[in-house]
Amino acid sequence: MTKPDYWLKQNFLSQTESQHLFATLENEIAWRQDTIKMFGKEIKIPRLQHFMGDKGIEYRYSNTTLTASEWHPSVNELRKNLETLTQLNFNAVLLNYYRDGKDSMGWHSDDEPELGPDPIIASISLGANRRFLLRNKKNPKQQKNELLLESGSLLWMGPTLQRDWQHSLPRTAKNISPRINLTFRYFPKK
Ligand SMILES: O=C(O)CCC(=O)C(=O)O
Ligand SMILES: [Mn+2]
Repeated sequence: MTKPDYWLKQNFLSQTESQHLFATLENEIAWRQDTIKMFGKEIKIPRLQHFMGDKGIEYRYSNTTLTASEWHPSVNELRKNLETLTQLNFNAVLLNYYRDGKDSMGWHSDDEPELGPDPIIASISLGANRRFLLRNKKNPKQQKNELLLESGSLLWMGPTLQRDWQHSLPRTAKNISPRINLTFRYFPKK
């Protein structure tokens, strides 16, 4: 049976670092609830987000275009640490803010053409623990892989994960505190 291509490192950031970074980003990022177009209708996404990166990078998905804002110093420092660890370059990051258990992200792959053929994504979680699910595109009935993304964890998504798998962050009826997620990405130069 095929296995999804990822690794998860708990405590990539210490609990003190995670709490500090969470508070900084919660206060200092210009969070927005964007709308996407689905079946011809404008709908608000069930979370807040912000896109940041090198000048001129644009990210188009679901009929929306996000234009990268300037690097926040704390996010830039995190990027540099990730680049040292993985020996890869990341030139943009999508930040998501899940206000409570009702905020979520539906099934998708991050496979937009501007990310290149086999994108590698480094994903940092801060705040509340959330379940992260993976399902195989060809065998959707195969048992889902389930991870728990804890505060301070680093999820490395390998080059075939976006091609062969979809992932989602389901809603929960539990009364939980907010969570911030940062997915560092590389947009190849055109
Ligand atoms: O919040 C998460 O852990 C997942 C975020 C995600 O899949 C994305 O930004 O594409
Ligand atoms: Mn994703």
